[in-house]
Amino acid sequence: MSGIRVGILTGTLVSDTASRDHTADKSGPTIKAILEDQRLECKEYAIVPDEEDEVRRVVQDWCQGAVVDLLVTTGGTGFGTRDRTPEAITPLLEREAPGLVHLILSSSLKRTPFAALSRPIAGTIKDTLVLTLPGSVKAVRENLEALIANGVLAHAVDLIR
Ligand code: MTE
Ligand code: CU1
Repeated sequence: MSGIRVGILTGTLVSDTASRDHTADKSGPTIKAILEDQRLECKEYAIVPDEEDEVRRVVQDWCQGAVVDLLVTTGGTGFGTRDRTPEAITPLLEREAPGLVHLILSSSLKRTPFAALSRPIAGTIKDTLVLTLPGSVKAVRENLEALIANGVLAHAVDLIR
């Protein structure tokens, strides 16, 4: 998967602490480590407070400017009142990718029934593939493992860029 440029965005509840103290974000660095292991290049990394507008602004910046090929968010997909990452991004999606959402949820449900509490979205904005992962390090690991297995993620990005 070399040459794929990635943007990692940590949002909402995780970032309430993490946007003040960057060392508090464990999931962003976990995504970075796993993807770099697959030889993707982590080009952008941001932590934003739990505001829909802020999430949307970063996503817009990275996608409109063709800054990254793959944009992965972590956190804010649950049922907490401030979990609004999917709501922030959905209006920006040009093409939805329900198959990737299905893969994320079905593989996660094999690990834990609590996967049902995540509301992931996926799709494309311009030439960028956008995925929303849950906030925990465990969930991030499990989800990326499922997406990377059999080259699904690599093939998806190859098709759109
Ligand atoms: N998915 C996987 N694969 N593994 C997990 O441990 N945790 C779930 C779910 N998805 C989990 C998972 C839990 S407990 C929650 S509350 C939701 O993700 C939402 O997480 P978020 O609000 O941090 O995005
Ligand atoms: Cu939970």
